[in-house]
Amino acid sequence: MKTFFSEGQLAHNPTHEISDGALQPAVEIPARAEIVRDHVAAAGLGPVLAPDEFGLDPLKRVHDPAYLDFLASFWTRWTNAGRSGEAFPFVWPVRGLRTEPAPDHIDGLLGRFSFDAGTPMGEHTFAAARDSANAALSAARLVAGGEQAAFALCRPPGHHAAADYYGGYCFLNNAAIAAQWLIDAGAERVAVLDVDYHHGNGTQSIFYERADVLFLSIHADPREEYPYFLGHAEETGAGAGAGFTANYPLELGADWTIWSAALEASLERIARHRPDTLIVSLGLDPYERDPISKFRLTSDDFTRMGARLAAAGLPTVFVMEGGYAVDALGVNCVNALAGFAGQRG
Ligand code: OKP
Ligand code: ZN
Repeated sequence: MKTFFSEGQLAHNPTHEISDGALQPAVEIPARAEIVRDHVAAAGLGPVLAPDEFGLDPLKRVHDPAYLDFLASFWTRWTNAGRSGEAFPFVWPVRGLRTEPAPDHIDGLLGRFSFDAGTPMGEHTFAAARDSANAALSAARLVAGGEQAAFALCRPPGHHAAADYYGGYCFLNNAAIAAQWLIDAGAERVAVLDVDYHHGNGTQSIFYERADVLFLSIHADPREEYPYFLGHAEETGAGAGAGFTANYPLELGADWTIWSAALEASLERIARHRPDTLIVSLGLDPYERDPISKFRLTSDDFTRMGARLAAAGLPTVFVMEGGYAVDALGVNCVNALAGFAGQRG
């Protein structure tokens, strides 16, 4: 299986995040990608290739142009306001407040285009996020061209980013951009299965009213866990997309027995959708020793996960999402991919 990764993705290099009432050391750091890259290479999974540059057009198919303008101009606006270092929003247009007219001040724009204060942004964030999206697009194109699977080593991650807001360490929704690219390239149906510990609120919101892209997510119950405001079982899609979203919120502490039952239910729903391609939003944070998560998957469970996904028999694009136990991230990610490759043979 080929992997796509660009060194440019390392340029987003935050030092701190706002968490637990304090500025804490950032957890979504370049070392996450480096350890996965190194383990993929050492495991002989296949080559690690530089992604191609797809430009802004595939990003505009998913994201609001005003949001992309905000990301592109953020650093200039931030430094022109006399600021330096990492930016955090602190005011949001919630119930009854207006998003239009958009503010001119960078502090207003940060709130307009975000949904949390836990996501540091810096000078190189947009460039790194673009490279991350290019990795997803390169993997999608390979699979559309007939390869049975490919791995986009995306970082920063994407599944919390919606059409016009960032958050949860995510800026561009890599999986959604890949899914839309596949549709635009002629796919009739795509399924996005999100196995990250946190609900993929951004991906869900992008495809909520569409029947061509089925979205499914297995995650910690939002009553108890971030992102708190989306990901309940009763969210099943709307309008033309009614029935094309499926959520499997699980209790904190869920182990493979509980988790794999949700995987079986997801795979049954995916089979009924008959997608041309399956995109797996591959979060490694259901891991038992993840520092910010509370599921109990073991390293061997990721091998089981990969093998079970392979048995679905679909062309598959893996898009990396979260996972913060950095020392174990390479092993867990390669286990999932090798479990898939071993099952496919
Ligand atoms: C991103 B991804 C813990 C703060 C957690 C947000 C978590 C974002 C997860 N004290 N902050 O889905 O892995
Ligand atoms: Zn996560």
